[in-house]
Amino acid sequence: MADAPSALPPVAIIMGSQSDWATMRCAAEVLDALQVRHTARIISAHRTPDRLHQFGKTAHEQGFRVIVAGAGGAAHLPGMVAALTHLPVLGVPVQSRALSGLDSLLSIVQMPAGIPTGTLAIGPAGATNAGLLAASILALGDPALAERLIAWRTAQTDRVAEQPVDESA
Ligand code: RP5
Repeated sequence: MADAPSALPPVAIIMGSQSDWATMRCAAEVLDALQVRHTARIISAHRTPDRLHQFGKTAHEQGFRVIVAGAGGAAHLPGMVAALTHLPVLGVPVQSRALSGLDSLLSIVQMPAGIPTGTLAIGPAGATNAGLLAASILALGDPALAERLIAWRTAQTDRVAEQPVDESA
């Protein structure tokens, strides 16, 4: 018997290539820390367009509620998946070798009106924040998750020293 939709992970982390995982795993790690279930898949807008179409058209039926999508270079994956689903899509520009991720950023952020695609920072910081933002969205309807998110942020604040130390000492 198939799992009920509510039993499936609410967050899908998709990426254009295996090479994106080193960045996108930051989203997975922060979701793990917040006990938010997720799945990760490689879906390329260019190399696997049929996989992209199949995923985008069925993501809602599969039980996903937020999609984190990372890609680099001509980073069409976040915008294309946003064109195929009404679910919120959080785009992560992966840092490219040629243009340091500026190409990825501009490819994701400049969407036409009508197909919103959230755009985070280039690289690991963006992936981490995409994970946190996905958790924030889910926390709107999940008080226990909201508490975990608040605790995570409090712990982060508590780790910031008031004075710098000489790290070479
Ligand atoms: C994009 O091309 C991927 O998202 C990746 O960031 C970039 C390079 O892919 P590989 O050549 O490393 O597979 O589609």
